[in-house]
Amino acid sequence: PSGTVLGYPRIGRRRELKRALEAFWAGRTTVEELEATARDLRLATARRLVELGLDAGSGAVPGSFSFYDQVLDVVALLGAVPSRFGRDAGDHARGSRLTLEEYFTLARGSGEDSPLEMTKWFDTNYHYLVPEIGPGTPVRFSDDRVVQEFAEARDAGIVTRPVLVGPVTFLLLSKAADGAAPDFSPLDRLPEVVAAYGELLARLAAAGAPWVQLDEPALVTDGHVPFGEVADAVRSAYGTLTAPAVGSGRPAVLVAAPYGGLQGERGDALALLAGTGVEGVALDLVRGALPAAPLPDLASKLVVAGVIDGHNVWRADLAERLSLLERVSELGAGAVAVGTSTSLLHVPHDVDDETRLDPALAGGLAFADQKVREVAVLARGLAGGRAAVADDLAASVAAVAARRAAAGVAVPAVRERLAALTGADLDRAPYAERAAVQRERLGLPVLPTTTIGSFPQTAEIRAARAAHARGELSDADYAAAMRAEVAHVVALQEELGLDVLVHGEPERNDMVQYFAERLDGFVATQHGWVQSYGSRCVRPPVLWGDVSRPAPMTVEWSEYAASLTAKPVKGMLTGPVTILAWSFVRDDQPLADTAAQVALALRDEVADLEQAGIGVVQVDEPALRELLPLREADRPAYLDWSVRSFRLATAGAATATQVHTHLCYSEFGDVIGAIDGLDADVTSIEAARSRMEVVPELAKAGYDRGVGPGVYDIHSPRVPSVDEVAELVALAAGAIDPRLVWVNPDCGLKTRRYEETTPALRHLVEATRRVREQLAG
Ligand code: THG
Ligand code: ZN
Repeated sequence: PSGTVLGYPRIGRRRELKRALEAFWAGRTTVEELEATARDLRLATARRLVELGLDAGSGAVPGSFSFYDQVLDVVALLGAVPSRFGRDAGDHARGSRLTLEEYFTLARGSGEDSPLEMTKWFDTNYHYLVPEIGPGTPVRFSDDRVVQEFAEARDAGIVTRPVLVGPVTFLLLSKAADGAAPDFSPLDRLPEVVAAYGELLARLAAAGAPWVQLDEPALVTDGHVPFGEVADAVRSAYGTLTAPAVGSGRPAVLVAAPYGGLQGERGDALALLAGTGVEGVALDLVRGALPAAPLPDLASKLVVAGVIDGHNVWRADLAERLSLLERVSELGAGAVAVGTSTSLLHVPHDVDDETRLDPALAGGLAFADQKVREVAVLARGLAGGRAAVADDLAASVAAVAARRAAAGVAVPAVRERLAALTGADLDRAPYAERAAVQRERLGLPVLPTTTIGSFPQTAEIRAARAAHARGELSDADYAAAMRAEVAHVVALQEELGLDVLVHGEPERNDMVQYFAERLDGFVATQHGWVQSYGSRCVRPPVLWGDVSRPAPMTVEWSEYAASLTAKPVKGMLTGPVTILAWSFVRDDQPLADTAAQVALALRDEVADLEQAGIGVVQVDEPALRELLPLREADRPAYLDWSVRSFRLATAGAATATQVHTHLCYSEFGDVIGAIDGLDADVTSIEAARSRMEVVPELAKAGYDRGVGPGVYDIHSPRVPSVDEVAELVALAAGAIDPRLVWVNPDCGLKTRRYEETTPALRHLVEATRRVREQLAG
């Protein structure tokens, strides 16, 4: 192929797959209807990609469909179902395919059976399901869905390139199954996994597939497995997979390495791949650098040069990208094709669907379909020379220039304010002083209880928001409905006996969308949905200009809640790093500068909350871990600017104002020093599932301020007993100075129902009362 993309959105232009999945799960449609919708979607996608300029006959069109998740698809390919799902061993021994029902049970659980754990896919906002691989987990070729999908497109006249997560990345992302010996590593199962891939490749060749794409993004990261072991796995896997003859025994193999560069400080994975028998390597040349020297081993290989950004939405300067491609041609590869840096899974379908965008901004954007066209233009330019695509190049250069020069991109007042900042703007009074004043002001008991901020988003709240969006509910009626909900949430917390109350956030759809709608420099899309996991999508706002805050964003809600109670009410904000992580961010200045602009807007919001008498303000950073660079060498600089942006947002707070933060996801090891650096008065953190282990870890890292380790797991509908919660509270209070311990759930409650939330919080308050008595005695 001369031009290709590494993958394409699966959810559908109008989220057809989401609707089909949810209808099937609700029992409203049959499995045949779901399969039919999926098939239509796949064929429409393949035809669209050809229409946009990819070659129909050579494997340029990726076959990257999934019903739920591409990592789960490999679990199905291998039949690697954890034993707790009780799959019939006979089914596995016969190598029979998982039914779709079985597949969805792995993703969603059933009854008391918990599903596979979900976690972030590299540094994106996509979540994959974590395979559980033990010494006894069944592994054999079990699913020819990929072959069927290839044949289906072939019969419709389009030769696709099946896309799968590669065997090495699959095992590096897996966790050891419960009960595996401590020295067991999922990589120990590589030979059997590779044998199953080998079987798949043979079948694809028999069906006529010229290429298969195996994604190995683990090779662009510095992970916990030493490079030497990863290198051995790559040599072994790709040695075995490329042993059969191309054509008769297997398709040509393209290994893709999205999300970064292959040449790390610990080792050179590009040289490693070049030394294997694979026919092609796809490089991310947006995040990764061009190799410094030609690689002789590439002489017989195809390099797919990922010069179009698959992870952001800006139109490219095609003249500049073509120059980069010309330099790729000097690397000595056997052939060069044009590609995207990553799958287009992370961007919405089509800018042309956005009828309400300012044309000046729309002209600077490229969603998936625009990016396919960019690839096609570059492929023509690479083959036929610049003159062949002169008009397209000129148009792209003009579009990029227009975007950079647009009104609002550089706002002098914002820049002057940033330039005038000094170190003093990042510092508050010493913690001991703050703690004393806050104790006096808030008068809280030992082990204060609180929640993370959101309360259940009921069907009534959603219906009111939808009616408001359709224009069927007036602004005033919508606001009244939300105020009634706030009053209800405050009354409930009073009744439960919580100590620091929240307003419950009924007025917020998505927390980042909520702030983006209220800040200058952002714009929302109508149809810009991006898959977050399974059928769930987010609509990231576009951060295109300098950021400022025209008016207070949250004050009226917190103020109203505070007017209903004598107890302290906590103001709720989303931090700068999370706002960046969950938006499409301008690429014309360092992220650190953009984060600082968002931080200043939040700093003003904190000041306005204080003015309104709010004495506790929480600034959440659930995505702090998500943006952590994949390479170790890049991490200190990131942690430096991310911590500075949080401090910039919060350090204007008065000594008497208690600043809280909240972090999600339990892998804190890499950011534990940064958590201390945030200098929050109280940090709430996920801990229930790891039995409070994070509490002593934080203390060891030097953190000596308030900490609220979550004492109940909100990701499950289970209501914990008083005994259970009391045990966790006592554990935390025994691990550090009990005067520093707060008691709260793990995370926000917006995805839960009141049937679970109310009893769980009742148990939390009762358990706290018990531990307080023990401490007093
Ligand atoms: N907001 C954003 N990104 C996130 C989260 C978030 N990433 C991490 C985590 N939270 C992802 N979790 C979810 C949970 C639910 C949904 C999406 C991501 C969800 N979405 C609705 C859907 O697909 O039907 C659409 C929501 C809407 O109408 O806005 O349910 O909280 N940015
Ligand atoms: Zn959380």
